[in-house]
Amino acid sequence: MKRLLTLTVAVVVLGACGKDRNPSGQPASSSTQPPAVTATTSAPTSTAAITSTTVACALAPIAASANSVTSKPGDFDGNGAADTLRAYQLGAEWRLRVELAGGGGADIAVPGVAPVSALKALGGYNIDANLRDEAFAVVGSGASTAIIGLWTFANCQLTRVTVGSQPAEFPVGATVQNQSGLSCVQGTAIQALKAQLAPSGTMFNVQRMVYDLVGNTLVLGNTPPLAALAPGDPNLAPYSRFACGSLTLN
Ligand SMILES: [Ca+2]
Ligand SMILES: [Ca+2]
Repeated sequence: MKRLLTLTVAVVVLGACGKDRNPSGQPASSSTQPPAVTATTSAPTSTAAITSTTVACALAPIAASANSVTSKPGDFDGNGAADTLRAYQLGAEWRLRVELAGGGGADIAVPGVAPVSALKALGGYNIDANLRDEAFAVVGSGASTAIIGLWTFANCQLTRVTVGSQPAEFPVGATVQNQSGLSCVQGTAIQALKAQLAPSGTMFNVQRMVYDLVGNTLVLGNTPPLAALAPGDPNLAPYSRFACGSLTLN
């Protein structure tokens, strides 16, 4: 009797095993299980670091014989680090150079500076939508005015900004009869301001010309109509000032 019970248990066990096996003899569960899905949610590799606009711009050191050197800061390559704008005279030639904080820069001749005048660095101020400051410098002066020119710095080059085909020159100053100012408008434009004493001698006729910088050219945009301001009116003050950020004529 005991032997019969043992055989019965053995048959039951064999039968139970057979129900879970496929014809190949492998456990059914191993062939019907869906392929494992492994997590592929690793961080995307497209979050490249923000690259600087700084490029290698070869620049020789300033000549040891340079005279009348003036220097002012600006961020001419737009990388957030202060660069240096330097104006200087080499022999009879006036030159302007940008020296980038990370090394290199650009250096060009500035023709047309009057013999009694001097080229003088004013520094950088960004007047358009890109990140790079434009370079401002005094290119001439009279008894009561300074004449301001500006340059763009891009692709390792300083380029004189023009109005039409002529280098842009903006007088700033005042005489009894005439006033001239230059203002930068919230980093988006530049405006030339003119005021002329009317024949009556009691009012100044004022004019404002607004330019947008397109590439290396200033394009005349909005020009409000002539207006009149009395001498001493505080609104007249910008008409004889240079007002572009923290830049000063001194
Ligand atoms: Ca810089
Ligand atoms: Ca700019």
